[in-house]
Amino acid sequence: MKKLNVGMIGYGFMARTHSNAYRKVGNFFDLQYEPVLKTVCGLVDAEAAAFARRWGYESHCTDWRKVVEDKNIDIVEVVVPNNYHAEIAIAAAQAGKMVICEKPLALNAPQALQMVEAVEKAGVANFVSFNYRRIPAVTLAKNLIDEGRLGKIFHYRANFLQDWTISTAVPTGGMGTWRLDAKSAGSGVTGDLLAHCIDTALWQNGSIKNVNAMTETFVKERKNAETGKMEPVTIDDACTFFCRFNNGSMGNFESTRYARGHKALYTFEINGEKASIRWDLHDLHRLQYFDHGDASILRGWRSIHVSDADQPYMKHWWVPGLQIGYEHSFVHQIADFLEGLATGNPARPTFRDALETQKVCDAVLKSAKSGQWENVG
Ligand code: SOE
Repeated sequence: MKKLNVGMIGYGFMARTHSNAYRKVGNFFDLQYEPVLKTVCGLVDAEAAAFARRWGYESHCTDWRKVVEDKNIDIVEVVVPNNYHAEIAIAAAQAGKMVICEKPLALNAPQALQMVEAVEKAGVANFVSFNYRRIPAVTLAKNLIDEGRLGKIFHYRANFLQDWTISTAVPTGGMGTWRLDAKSAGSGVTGDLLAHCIDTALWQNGSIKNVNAMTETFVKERKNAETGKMEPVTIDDACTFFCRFNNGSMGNFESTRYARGHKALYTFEINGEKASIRWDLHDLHRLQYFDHGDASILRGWRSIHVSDADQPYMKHWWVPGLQIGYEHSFVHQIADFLEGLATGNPARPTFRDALETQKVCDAVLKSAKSGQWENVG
């Protein structure tokens, strides 16, 4: 097995999900590559050191350029706030490294395009961590659509609901709450949450033609966690948009951090001529399926427990009937990324795929400002 040295830039929540995936992947998948957790990099030396100890990295540092310039590093992982994605990913590509970047790819589509150009010019493998594609029930939904079981699709509906920013005491900026600062995040729920829904939708239902959106910022001022000063909130707290897909279907998307009682409720429902499917992140191993082809006396929504060996990814885990969870979607994406290196058929979404999601996000934010339908560029 060829070893691939990983340089993890960032040590937050996502660095944990990715590190866990690297540690597990070789235990459950037969691969031609063995990832080695070489170095982790972050702002505070003691925290980077503690992260390295906990996850088994050989070393740590505080300067990401050292990781990018290190001849021993093969894969650079960009798991830092969104405003650093472009600079680090472009430098890594120029240094000939493979790049795996957290979502959303960039602050906006023009920046995402620069990143696409950099990885394609350098000819390096690249991948964006839209992990929900690789929850087995979500992959099964995609397979059912591709098999034509839904027939012509009429409606695509998705929500991503949270409630963690309702309190006016939640600050903007700083560790964890940089997502509330447009300078670091680019946008609010549009880039952070709807980007997931859009990625899944483009993958399952094809490209989006135009959008009509509405956003709201409910809390207008927050204290900055770093400066202690009150400042205007510039992100979207909530966003709802309609769209037309190029296959003629209608889309309806909603995301908010103000849905009291919902912590991370990502759901989608797709209605086709022959069948419908529905999925819910809080019950992530189940796929709801309604088949109009069933005998009329038996017709009804089935709740498929996606845990059988012939369902996506499940043969790599336990025995039929025993389910897996959120963290496994990250193991699956690393497995697919490494498999893509071996076969020459790259795992998706690549940076170029994620650029399409970014273009939809940009059109959504533009429409929310203009109050008009906007074409996806
Ligand atoms: C925000 O709360 C967040 O952690 C997102 O940044 C993730 O992408 C999403 O999967 C869960 O929610």
